[in-house]
Amino acid sequence: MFISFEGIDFAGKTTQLEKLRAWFEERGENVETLREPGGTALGERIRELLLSAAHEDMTESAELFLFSAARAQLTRAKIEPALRDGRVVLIDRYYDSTTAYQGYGRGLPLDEIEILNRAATGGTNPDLTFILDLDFDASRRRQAERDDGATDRIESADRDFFERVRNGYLTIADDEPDRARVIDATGSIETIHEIVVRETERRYAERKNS
Ligand code: T5A
Repeated sequence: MFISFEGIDFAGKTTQLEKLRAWFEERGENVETLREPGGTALGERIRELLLSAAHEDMTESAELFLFSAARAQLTRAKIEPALRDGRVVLIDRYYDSTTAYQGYGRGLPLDEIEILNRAATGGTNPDLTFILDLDFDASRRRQAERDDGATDRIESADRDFFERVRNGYLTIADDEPDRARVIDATGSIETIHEIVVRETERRYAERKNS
């Protein structure tokens, strides 16, 4: 299975991905966990470029191509081989992040983003996507509680941007109800994990029977 976690910054994606990884491993599954941008040596270098506050003059289209380049590398080098080996792949963000942030957030044309997403992934799509839905104020509160207090280039965008991104995710979920499942990210970590597990089990059973 290939499962992605999406949502605005601090929605709790990494927390839930790690809990689902433990759940799969307890069941004897071989799990590959990845993140975007990153997950490969090249992707981690691109991540530094993308998130560094030093590149505040980065153009929106350069940003789009850098995210896509990191994704193309990760898909070919890690995701496709892991899925071929029958491993479970859990990923912290995938192409929906580009649709939500660069498309709905920055306002780049959605039809062009769709073409680029398809080229970067080669059509490798998640079986299931969890969209952790959180509002801007709650996201900022969690950020303020973080130890280092540092803000990267994208986190420093304003409320309007993150509201567009959040609404973009909800639109993606409306457009693809079979793949994307929205979860209220203000619930407790355990409550969200239970929903994630229930949905994963359901999808897993469907796949076995198909
Ligand atoms: N981006 C990325 C794009 O613009 N386009 C793209 O195509 C891609 C792939 C990536 C940035 O790049 C952008 C999006 C991002 O801005 P990142 O550092 O990977 O940067 O950012 P995030 O993915 O947002 O990672 P974060 O660590 O910031 O957020 P998470 O993973 O959603 O949250 P998590 O699990 O680390 O939790 C955050 C805090 O909240 C607490 C945790 O303990 C932690 O302190 N928490 C909860 N608190 C209360 N209740 C819960 N249910 C909680 N769950 C977690």
